[in-house]
Amino acid sequence: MARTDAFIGLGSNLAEPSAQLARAVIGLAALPETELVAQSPFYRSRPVGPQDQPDFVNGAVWLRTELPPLELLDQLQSIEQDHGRERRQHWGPRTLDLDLLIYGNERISESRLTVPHPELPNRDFVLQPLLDLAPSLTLPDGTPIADLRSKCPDNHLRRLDPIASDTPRDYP
Ligand code: A4P
Ligand code: MG
Repeated sequence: MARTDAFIGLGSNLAEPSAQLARAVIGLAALPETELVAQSPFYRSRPVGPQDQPDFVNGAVWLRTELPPLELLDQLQSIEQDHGRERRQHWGPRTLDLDLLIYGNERISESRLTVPHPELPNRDFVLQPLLDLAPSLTLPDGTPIADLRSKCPDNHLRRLDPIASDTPRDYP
């Protein structure tokens, strides 16, 4: 089966968020039938939604995978559970959120899965890491991620690692 480029958004605002994300990247790289192409720098961002919670750390990864979309979602949720289980006694914000942002050129509308992720155009903490990974990336309808980024509301995004080693690549 052909490999598909998939982009995953990562977010955490609990229990050492940067470490949560770093560990999640290791889990993503180890998924079956999947290769990690690149990981974005991490960013600090103010919470969208309820404001009485800590700032988030956000990032994204580029995978190349043979997993069908729903199997990939199962794997993402399994990694989320691995992270959540350690903090089950604590109520509050999640330790790890993994969103399937883009899966090739597919548009998916199912009860468990909407792709591209519907909130993607409104979130600089999603768009900027995607741009870092693949500056020429577009949505399936051809909309450049760069255009969405320039129109997106500012959410006080701050890059955490200015000397990240990953260099942008051409897409596809
Ligand atoms: N689901 C549908 N489509 C997708 C998709 N493309 N990727 C379903 C992943 N999941 C998808 O998600 C609920 C259900 O969405 C899943 O069971 C899946 O079948 P969830 O992650 O379990 O629940 P949630 O986190 O409460 O919902 P959601 O919609 O992921 O929340 P958001 O919108 O991601 O909000 N502020 C900043 N600065 N940074 C953040 O990362 N994150 C949130 C969480 C709020 N504010 C934030 C951030
Ligand atoms: Mg989610």
